[in-house]
Amino acid sequence: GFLENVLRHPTFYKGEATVKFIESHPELFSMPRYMNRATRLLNYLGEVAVNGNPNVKKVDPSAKFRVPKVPEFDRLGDYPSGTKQILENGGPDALVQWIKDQPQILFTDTTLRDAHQSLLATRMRTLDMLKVTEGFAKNHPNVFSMEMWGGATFDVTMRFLNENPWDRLKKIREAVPNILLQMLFRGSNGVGYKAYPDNLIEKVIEKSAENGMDVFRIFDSLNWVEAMKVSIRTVREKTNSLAEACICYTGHVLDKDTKYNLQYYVDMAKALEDAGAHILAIKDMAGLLKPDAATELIGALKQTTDLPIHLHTHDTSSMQATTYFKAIEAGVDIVDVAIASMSGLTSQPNFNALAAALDGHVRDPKIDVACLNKYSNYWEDVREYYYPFESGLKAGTAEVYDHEIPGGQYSNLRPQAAALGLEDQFEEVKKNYALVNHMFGDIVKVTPSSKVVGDMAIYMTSNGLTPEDVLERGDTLSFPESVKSLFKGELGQAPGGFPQKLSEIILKGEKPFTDRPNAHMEPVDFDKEFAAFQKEFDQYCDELDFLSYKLYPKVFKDFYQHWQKYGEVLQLPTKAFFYALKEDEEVFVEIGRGKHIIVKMVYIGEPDEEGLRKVHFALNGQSRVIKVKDQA
Ligand code: 3PY
Ligand code: ZN
Repeated sequence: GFLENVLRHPTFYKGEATVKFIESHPELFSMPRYMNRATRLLNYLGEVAVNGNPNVKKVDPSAKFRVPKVPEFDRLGDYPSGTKQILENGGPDALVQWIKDQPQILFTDTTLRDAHQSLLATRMRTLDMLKVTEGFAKNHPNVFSMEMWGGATFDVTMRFLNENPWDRLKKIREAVPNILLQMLFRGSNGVGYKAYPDNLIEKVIEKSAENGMDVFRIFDSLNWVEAMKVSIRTVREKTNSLAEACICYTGHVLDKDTKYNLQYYVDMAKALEDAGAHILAIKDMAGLLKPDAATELIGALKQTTDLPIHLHTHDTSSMQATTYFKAIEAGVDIVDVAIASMSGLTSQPNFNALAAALDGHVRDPKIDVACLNKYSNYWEDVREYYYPFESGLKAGTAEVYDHEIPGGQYSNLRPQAAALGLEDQFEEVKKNYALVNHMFGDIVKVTPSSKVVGDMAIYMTSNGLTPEDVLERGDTLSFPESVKSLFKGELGQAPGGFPQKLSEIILKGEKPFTDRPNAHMEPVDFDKEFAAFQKEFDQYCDELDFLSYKLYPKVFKDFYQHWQKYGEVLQLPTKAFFYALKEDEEVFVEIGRGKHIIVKMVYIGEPDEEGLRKVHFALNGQSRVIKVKDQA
């Protein structure tokens, strides 16, 4: 009621309320915002019990789960200092110098971002992360950084997990005060799939840094340096964080007639250094960098630039640990790895195995592998709860060298194809993906350009079209919107441009533009739009919510409505969140600091004439009934 509203009001809670507080906050009397948290969670559990979680397509009623075991750590002890302290004490330049001075190979752990993006369609929930983040930071303070935000996670946390992405950042930051936090940032596309106004990109970077982000890995989906400059400059000038600028790797650098040859990468590295990068990343998003190519590429880049080099790959072929050995011997500074049970296949190479194999090497990373293995066991048990999102890939594949599908896209493309009834034609989709790349002039394929190639491959597969058909009958075809947008220049410019003839067919006479897509966009009027935003939603929606809304208006709106109805579902254990409770099953839910509820599912009644079912719960032992419309 009213008193609860007062107590939970952020101003009151922070101890900033004055005597005029109640008078000046009339909303306390109406207050939907802090409506009973437990009731809303019961609404959610009732809904999922009757109708299922709409984002879980296949439930296996016989699935069995183990309780993941959190490795031990010193709960009361201090955090050992790590890379974050080097940054805090000396700033970005000191950190860069420190990286260059280290003889050992450094590791970025991608478990909390790219690993689950690539293996489990980005579905890992914050709750499962937070159980081990403090312990991991205390037990493994010599990890260089943890990639835990950005890429597809921003969208998916809201869209499918009904969580606030900023909360994830803040909570992990709180649990990890000693290791650098890292995110993937799509340059002018931010954490989205299209270009945004420059001042929105700047604001997202500033607010991310303010809320804990240390390393911004910035890329452009066509390797267009022009489109990365605003992001690099903002990180450098407006934050105390690091701008890690990427070269996206594609094709095979040692191929005689590739346009992505050594000279291409060397030139791009120089351009990124000139643009102000602190670190240079090679972003091998599909896992195409072969071992000997790594030797050549790292060698050439070391001669070109003074920047530390950070290598990212995906183990889709199963060869990439070999590539890492070659790169380590060629002097790469940092490599990306994922905890063993979340590694391999379309994810990153195996952290535990690589650390163990480097024991005694001149660049021995000195990792406590026995302890790391306990974390792998934790994630192995957690992963079981996410079985509906597994990609089905069972082993490494040499096909990746032909289709060049990024690891993060692979686990999505199959369900995307299946949703259009093309499950049995996935071979064809992969073949068409390679053909489309060729038709488009051999482009870099990474979000969002990879999505365009995927859309076109699916379009051609479902319509039985060959590249020749497209050229001959193009004027009668209506191409996917994303394809038109790419050719219009809305994702920027590709090296060498798009093929002229296809461009004319796709654009049907419309003229493409050649400058930055963001240059055409109206800047965001933050004051005015924020006021309107709070009016549309509520006055507790803050500037971070506003940024979520500006990046993903529809997704934010749905997320907000879900929150109004069902509350903070991120607090529910994963099994209850995805699969509901069975009769007689009980869960313990922490609904606030030190505040718990125990929910027991008692039984679900039969539908009445209107299709409503009564779901009977025991909430902290008290009987509660929720009515849910059965959609079946
Ligand atoms: C993303 O942009 O989400 C990626 O992971 C690209 O590799
Ligand atoms: Zn990746």
